[in-house]
Amino acid sequence: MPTLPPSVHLETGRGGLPCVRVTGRSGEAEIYLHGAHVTSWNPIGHAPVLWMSQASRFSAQAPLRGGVPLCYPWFGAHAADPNAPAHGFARLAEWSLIKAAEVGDDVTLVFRLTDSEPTRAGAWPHRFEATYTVTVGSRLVLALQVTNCDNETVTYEEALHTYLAVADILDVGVTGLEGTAYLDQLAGPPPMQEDHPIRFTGETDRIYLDTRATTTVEDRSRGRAVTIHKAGSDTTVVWNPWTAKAAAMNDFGDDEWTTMVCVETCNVRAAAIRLAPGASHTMTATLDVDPLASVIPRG
Ligand code: TA6
Repeated sequence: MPTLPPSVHLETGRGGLPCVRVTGRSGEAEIYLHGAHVTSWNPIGHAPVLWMSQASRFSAQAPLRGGVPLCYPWFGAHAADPNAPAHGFARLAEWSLIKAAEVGDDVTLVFRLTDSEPTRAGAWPHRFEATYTVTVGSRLVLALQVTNCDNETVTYEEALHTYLAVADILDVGVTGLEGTAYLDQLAGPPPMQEDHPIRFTGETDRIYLDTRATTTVEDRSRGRAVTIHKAGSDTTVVWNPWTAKAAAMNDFGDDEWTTMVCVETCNVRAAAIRLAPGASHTMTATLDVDPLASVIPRG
């Protein structure tokens, strides 16, 4: 465990899981070593930006529900192994905190995960090193770097599966993806497209393709906008489970679907990353929070 600055404390969190608590000058956050899972981010002066289910499990054997699950090295169900965990094993693994530092008003934490006997024996027999840098302040910056430590090229998927808190999903719009083709995970292929901001009228599960766009979640009832800038990511997933899927998940409250939306910075499906031996790739999401009036285009 590295030396921790005064704004960083390692505590025992829910379920007895180790948790890093950050109380920085411009923002506070909580990150569980289980999955290097950011479960809260509260920029000073703002209500919590990330959503966590009240029904989330806090167990080393299950993913946490909410915050920012790290999906790696595959997204969704494993293509060949029905016993492999959904969204990969990274969110189920215990990551190591290798660095914590105060940088101006921000706090930067670095977490690391490498291959192990269990991961090599499972559905991913490859050597890798994943480094996840979390910068907590008035912005939240999440950077996932993967290095291929194998002697063969590997292809992997990744996602920062970000759950955002909203006042009422019925009064939320997502802008930035207008005109972008998307795969509707419910309807299946072919890709579809719409030229309007996304509004939610039912279960929504879309993979937006070939996009490096910045997206903005307009939380109109709360008068807040959360903007997600990204780098090293060519797909974006937008998801709300709506009533039936929310009721079907035992770690998701039946009525909680109205208070969250996922906007996921990712590289999935045809945008999966191919890494040559020794090569690295970094995917970054940067979250900003602003009053809604300040981001609505004039005119
Ligand atoms: O990102 C959307 C999605 O792939 C949905 O299809 C839904 O399965 C969601 O992820 C949550 O997955 P999880 O394994 O965390 O329940």
